[in-house]
Formats: sequence, C-alpha cells, structure tokens
Amino acid sequence: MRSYHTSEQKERALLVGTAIQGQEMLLTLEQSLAELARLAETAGVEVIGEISQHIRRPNPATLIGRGKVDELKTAVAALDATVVIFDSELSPRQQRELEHVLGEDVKLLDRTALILDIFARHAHTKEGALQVELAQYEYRLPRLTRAWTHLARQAGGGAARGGAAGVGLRGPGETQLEVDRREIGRRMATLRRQLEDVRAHRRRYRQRRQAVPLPVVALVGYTNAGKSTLLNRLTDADVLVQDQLFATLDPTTRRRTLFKGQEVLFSDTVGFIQKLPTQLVAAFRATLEEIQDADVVVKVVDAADAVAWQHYLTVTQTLTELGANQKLSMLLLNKVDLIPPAKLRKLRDLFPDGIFISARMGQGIDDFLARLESLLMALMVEIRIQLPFRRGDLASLFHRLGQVEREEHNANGIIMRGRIPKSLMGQFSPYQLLASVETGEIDTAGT
Ligand SMILES: Nc1nc2c(ncn2[C@@H]2O[C@H](COP(=O)(O)OP(=O)(O)OP(=O)(O)O)[C@@H](O)[C@H]2O)c(=O)[nH]1
Ligand SMILES: [Mg+2]
Repeated sequence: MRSYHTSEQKERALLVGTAIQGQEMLLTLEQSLAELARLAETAGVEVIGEISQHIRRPNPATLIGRGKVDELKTAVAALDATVVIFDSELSPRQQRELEHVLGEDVKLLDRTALILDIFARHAHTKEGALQVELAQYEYRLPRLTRAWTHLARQAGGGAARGGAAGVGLRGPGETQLEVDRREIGRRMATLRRQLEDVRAHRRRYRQRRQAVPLPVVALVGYTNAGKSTLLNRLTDADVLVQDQLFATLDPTTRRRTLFKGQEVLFSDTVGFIQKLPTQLVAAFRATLEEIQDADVVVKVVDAADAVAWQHYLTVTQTLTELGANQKLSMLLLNKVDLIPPAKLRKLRDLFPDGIFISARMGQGIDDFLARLESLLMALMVEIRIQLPFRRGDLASLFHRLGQVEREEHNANGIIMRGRIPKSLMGQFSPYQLLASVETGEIDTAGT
C-alpha cells in the first residue's frame, strides 16, 4: 500500500540552560529554559530533555564546565538527541569546541541561531527575507566550520525558508554555505544593496504617507503578547495571529477613525524577547523606523503570562535601547479574559497605569481608544477658526486630523473650535478667530 503522508521526522532537541554568576538575568534559569522550549517548538523541534548549570566562571572553550560537557555527551547519546540548543549565545570558539566534542551527527545551536531560524521561516516580505538572510550570514560567518558545511550538505541545496533543511539551517542553502568567505562577503554586499533599494522604495512610500500627517501609534511588546490580534480588532488588517513566537516580522499599518472623527495609523511591529542580541533587532529596520517615527508607543503586555512583569521590563529596556523611551506611551495589559478576579486585582496594583483589555474578546478597547484620544491632545493645539465657505477642504482636514469640539455654519462661513496637530497651525492660522465667536464679533487674523 502506498501512503500519501510523508510524516516528517521531527528533530529531537536537548536544551542547555546556564546561569552565569554576576550576570544579571531577568528570568530565572528555569523560566528562560521554558521560553527556549517554546522557541524550539515554534521552530518545529521536539524538546526531549534539558540540562542546566550555574556557572561561577564561564569556560572560554566550552562555556559549561568540563564535567557538564561529559554529562551533555552522555545525555545526547542516551536520549538520541539530534540537536543541542544552548540558551546563551556561544562564542565562535565555544561553538567550534562543542561541535568537536559532540561529533558530526549532532547539530549545535544557540538561542540566537534558533531565533534566526524562526525569523527565516516567518519573513514574508522581500525586505524581511533579505534582512534575515543578511543577519544569518553575519551570525554564521565567524562560525563557519567543517560541521556547518557538512550539515548543509546533508540538508541538501535550495534550503530556502521553511524548506527541508531542518532547524538552524533554513535560509542560505548548501551552495552558499560551502563557498568561501570571500564569496560570502560578496553575497552580503549584494544583499545590502538590494536591501537599500527596497528601503529607498519604502522611504518614498512613507514620505507620501507623511504628506497627510496622521499620528502613528505603534503597537509594541513581547512576542506573543497579542499585538496583531489587537491590530485586527482595531482595524480590518487581517494580520496573521498565531500562538507562536515571532509570528509577525513585517510591520503592517492601518488607519482607524477615533470617536471624535480623528484618524490615526496603527502599526503592528516585530515582538521583543529577552536576551535578543541588539544587532538582530537592528536587522529589522522597517519595524524600528516604525517605532522611532511613531507619535505614540502602545506597550502591549500579556497579563496572563506568569512573567508579565519581566516581559514589561524587557519591553521598556528594548525601547530605551532603541531611543524610543521618551515618546508618549500607554500600557495595555492584554488577555484579561484568561485572568481570575483575584489575580486581576494584584495586577492592577502592579500596573497602576495599565489599561486592562482583551484584544480577542473586545473588553476595554473603547476605554483604550478614549484614553488614546485624550493622549493625542498633547500633540495638538486649541484653535478657533472661521473658514470661508470655499475652504471646505480645510474643514474636512480639521475633522480628519484634529478633534472638533464645535462647528457652526453662519452667514460668514464655517466656525469651528477644537484641536489640531501643531504641524497644521500654518495652514489654519490665517483663519484664526481672535475675539469670542459667541458675541458674533468676527475678527479674523490676517484678513
Ligand atoms: N485569551 C486571549 N488570547 C489572546 C488575546 N490576544 C491574543 N491572544 C492570543 O495570543 C496569541 C498571540 O497573539 P498574536 O496577536 O499573534 O501576538 P503578537 O503579539 O502579534 O505575537 P508575535 O507577532 O508573535 O510577536 C494568539 O494565540 C492569540 O489568539 C486575548 O485578549 N485573550
Ligand atoms: Mg504578531
């Protein structure tokens, strides 16, 4: 009988956690390992065991101590592991030495390589794919060893994203890994050029967008916090939502009208994670620019996660590294539908400024939008104007970009009161009313 199902044999991973004395850790060793296990699952790997070590002084050759290396070797053999994944980043030397110890049949990855692998799977736009490939070369170049090329050959050529190459080897395929460093350098230069083209295109698009200066609200947060779910709830974006880490790599921006008619742009962004090397974040420039250009940063935290507080700290730290910590910001505690009342009370104490929402169920969304609307006032100035009837264009601009509090039509024109973005002052000031409208005494500046 012929079977049409070719069930792919999952790779079997052994995880290695380390806590290095004196090195500050946001998560405990166990919590960080649990996160690494989720990353491994997202990469399609089955986790079959864990070992860990508290290290006083890291071994420059193998990171973990010699005894631990023996234990690792024994465990790999006993559990028939095909992959070993370190939770900390391995130096090129440690990578080489450990590969040597483990032998050719076992693949060795660290957290960064694992995340790069997930990125390679999840990048869908041209820019996303280019920047992941570049980041992978940057990461691999100093680590190019016999083992890598050997494995790449095993994996077969054409192992593009999501291909059959297996964890850690998706992305640049066999031929590319086997060529010498100089050629890789050339490939990287090409990638950089292509990226520059794509980016120039995107910049032009942004400039067009900025011609109508709608405020940009960036949704940022730890991976899996619910940013895309929230964007979908707020707009008709239809972004992919998954219970996976790093489901979103490419930013999506959509428009939405607030209660008083003001329009804003909401941007979904790539998630953050603890111990994410900054150069990896930097690879995602599109996302970063989206955050750096934003008028308001909305931090989304999965409040149902046991380590919500640590996630919040990671997000705050990463924003600081990106130079975006001075922006107007709001804090959303998401997934309240999953949280029992007693725990919710504790969370409210922990996050007194937080707005509790459920992006999935819709709770708290109106409250969030109302508070966003008042926050946006900080970017605006109060104004009273009288427009001649022929300037209906300015009246509709006021509605879209400002917050209209009062509007009257009389024999002299359209009288409007409310707030407009500071950047529009130049266009509106010729029609500004200096005297009180209510008395009917019209005194238009500049006419
Ligand atoms: N119960 C519940 N689940 C939610 C809520 N919001 C999001 N989720 C779930 O959380 C998971 C992650 O949601 P996403 O919207 O993909 O999260 P994200 O922040 O965009 O994640 P990345 O793009 O991977 O960084 C999905 O399984 C969602 O269905 C919520 O309010 N309540
Ligand atoms: Mg997402």
